Amino acid sequence: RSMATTARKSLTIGLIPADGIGREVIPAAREAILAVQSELPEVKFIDLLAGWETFTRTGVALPLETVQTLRDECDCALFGSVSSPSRKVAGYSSPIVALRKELDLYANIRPVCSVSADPARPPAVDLIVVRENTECLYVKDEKLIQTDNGKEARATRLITERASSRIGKIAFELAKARPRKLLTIIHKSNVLSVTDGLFRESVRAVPRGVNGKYDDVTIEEQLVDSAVYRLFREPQIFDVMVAPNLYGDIISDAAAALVGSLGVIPSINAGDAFVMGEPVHGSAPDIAGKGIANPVASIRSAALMLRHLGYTSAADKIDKAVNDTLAPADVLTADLGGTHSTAQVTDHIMNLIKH
Ligand code: GGG
Repeated sequence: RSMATTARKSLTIGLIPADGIGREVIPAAREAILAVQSELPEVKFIDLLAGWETFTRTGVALPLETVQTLRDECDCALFGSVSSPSRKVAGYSSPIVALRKELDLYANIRPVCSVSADPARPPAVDLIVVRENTECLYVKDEKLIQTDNGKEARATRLITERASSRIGKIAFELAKARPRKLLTIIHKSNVLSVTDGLFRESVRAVPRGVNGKYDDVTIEEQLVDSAVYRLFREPQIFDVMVAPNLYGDIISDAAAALVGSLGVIPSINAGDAFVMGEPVHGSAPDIAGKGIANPVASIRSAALMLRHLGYTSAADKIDKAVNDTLAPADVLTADLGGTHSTAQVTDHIMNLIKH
């Protein structure tokens, strides 16, 4: 699924590295885009602020200027990673969650694909997690009250027919475009029959009324707990998985373990009018500042974003260089068992793109 390029004269990309290793890997994604600029209209970058560090300095995690610049001046964006605290901090709210809502980036598309050293063999894992990005428990409607029996915390989980159908439509489109054409709906309707029931029914209803458009897509269902079990036992059974926000977040991080590291999993946050690439990994405070973070997830996110915008040959070049780096496995960062730095892996990928 791609947003038409419609002969853009220039491509303006907002760069929001945010926190931790986001600041080390987003520059690598920028380099990758510059390395394929002959395939693109004139590329312009705009550096933008967001994140916990921005909050501690300015009191605002997602400056209005960042949102306005993205809306008014950018065609797309790349976001790094954010370090939200795991306790409540007055005035702070996760900027990535807010940004997805502000720009209505309702689909978080996370491909998880292994790279085989033997190109004749198909990848052992080749799936896409399609995560609903705007609701579920991530509406963050939480309350803490004092009762006679102590504290009581409640969170509201929002599932709407509209959001479930539109993510369902994206998932059907992706499944239809893949060789296996298999869509697995992830839910827990045996316990959460109202909320997950609505998600499941809304996704199932997508093919109705579109004149057989998705007749070639096979629809399956898995309870989320069983899906995680089967993901670890037999990942090859999955093709496209569509899930509400929280399950999709967890499943895609878990699936990353099957291909070696979270450091290689890209994503895009896509809406009807805007797309933002984002590595699935977080800000990794334990390794931030050491120059050893894996740049692959961000570089692949740049490729995924370009592909979504219709710049297929640019995306192909980046993906090929990444796969040609991962397959021989001799220039790798520590998360993949290597000894190379972020800069060395980035330089290696850039050389492969250019030669
Ligand atoms: N790039 C993904 C990322 O930053 N993950 C960390 C995350 O999701 N944090 C949520 C938050 O800090 O609000």
